[in-house]
Amino acid sequence: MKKYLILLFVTLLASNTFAQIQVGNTILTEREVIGGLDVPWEIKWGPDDHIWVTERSGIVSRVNVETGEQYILLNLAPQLYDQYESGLLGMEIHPDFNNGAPYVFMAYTYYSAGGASEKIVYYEYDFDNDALVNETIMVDGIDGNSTHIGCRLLAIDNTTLLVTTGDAQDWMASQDETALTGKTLRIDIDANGGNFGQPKADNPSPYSYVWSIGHRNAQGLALGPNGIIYSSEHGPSNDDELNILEANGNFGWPNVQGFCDNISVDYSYAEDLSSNFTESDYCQEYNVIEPLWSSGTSTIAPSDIIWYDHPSIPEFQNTLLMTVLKDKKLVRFEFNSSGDDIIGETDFFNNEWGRLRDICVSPDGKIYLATNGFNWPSQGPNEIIELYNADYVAESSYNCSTDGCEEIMDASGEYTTLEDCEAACDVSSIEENKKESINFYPNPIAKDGVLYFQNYENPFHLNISNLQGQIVYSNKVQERSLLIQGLLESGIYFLRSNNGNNTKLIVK
Ligand SMILES: [Ca+2]
Ligand SMILES: [Ca+2]
Ligand SMILES: [Ca+2]
Repeated sequence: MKKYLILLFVTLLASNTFAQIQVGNTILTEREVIGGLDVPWEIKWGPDDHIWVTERSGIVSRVNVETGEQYILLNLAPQLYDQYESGLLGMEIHPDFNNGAPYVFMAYTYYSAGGASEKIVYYEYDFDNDALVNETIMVDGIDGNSTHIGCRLLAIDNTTLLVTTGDAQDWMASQDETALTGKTLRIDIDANGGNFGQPKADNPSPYSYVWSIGHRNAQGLALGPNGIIYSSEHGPSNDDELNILEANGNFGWPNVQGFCDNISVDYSYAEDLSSNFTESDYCQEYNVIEPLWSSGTSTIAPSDIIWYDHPSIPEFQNTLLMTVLKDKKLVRFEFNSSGDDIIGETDFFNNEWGRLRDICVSPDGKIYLATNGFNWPSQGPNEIIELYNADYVAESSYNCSTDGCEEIMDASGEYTTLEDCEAACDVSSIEENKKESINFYPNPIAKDGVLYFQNYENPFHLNISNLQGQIVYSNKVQERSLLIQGLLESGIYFLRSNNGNNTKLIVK
């Protein structure tokens, strides 16, 4: 009897925990990281090696990928307008989160005098309490609705945030450059500049967030090789699109649907067209940029996209992966070497987990999918699925550190062989640079003392962290001195300037 129980247990373990799914020649292991979510809308691989999740009903959390434990950081439910497709949507984590800019950006819809509006905000991460605090609004008063409200967020570098907005069912507004709906917005997130949360100074108009126009409801953003920015977009009952975004680009909606080909145009939206002024006429007149790909005469409902570049799943390496809601699948797009032309389109995971809303990838190449059930808008199961190649053995690589060459257990290091690393790694010059990074006196310092910076010339960004690694001070230093009184209690701290190394400070 005991033997059978063990056998049963092993069988259950194998079927529940280690389901497998084939992609070309690679067998992927499938595992549920967490279930029972309420429409997971955004998943991002976080700077703490957890997955950060938004649920449309208002919860922001971190999920431990190994254990499935969920840590709730914020509950926006009381302030949301969340009908049908709306509520808490896209999220992005500041690329300098661990380096003095612990900010998390979000888009959500809320009740306003006009019904529903949408705003783009950021919260600060409170390291002591593991919570998101202090909402700051960046863009407010974007027209809202229960459907067609975007919003995908993507930081393409540490100074630039892109946001896709939907047309909020006012489709003609997508062509109106003064409206914030039906656009890609571009926001300054330079934590060391004076323009945080404002339109980027080099936007088409420096006073406007608008970066590209003529979008219907884009919910996918990905940064590809060579800095190409891809975006996926829902069509009406035809012409979902995949686009390459460009500054000042007009992407056509509502008068142009898919390609400039006069085929299957839905004229109930294309109000500016007539028998004398067709879709292709409009394209010429208004310099409309055609998509790379269209779904043609029907739709599949594309959500997020990601550029996958890890060697652990060769079938996906250097391809664009698109999660699909209505048709419940993942689409792989293969590109030419310059990334501006699609040379292959293949479906995977048909109806395997229902509607696929979002995708993220860990640094070691594991893929995570946010599922949104089998029926629109929100029936379960709503879970996060992990997919990885258990047979993949990472090639080690090397980085040069102050202790010499250190081995990295994947291919992300700067050098592929120890010999290459040692030839290039000059530890003495690194030590020299370290000495130059930040010099101050006195050290130790009294609790009410004044810290002086040697060779102070220009303002610089200073982070002070405690022994637990928590940042207790993060600010731009504009003067040669800094009053410690009221700033730091007795203890040991590490000071770090924007260019690098920790220097120890003792406060008595
Ligand atoms: Ca995502
Ligand atoms: Ca278009
Ligand atoms: Ca067309």
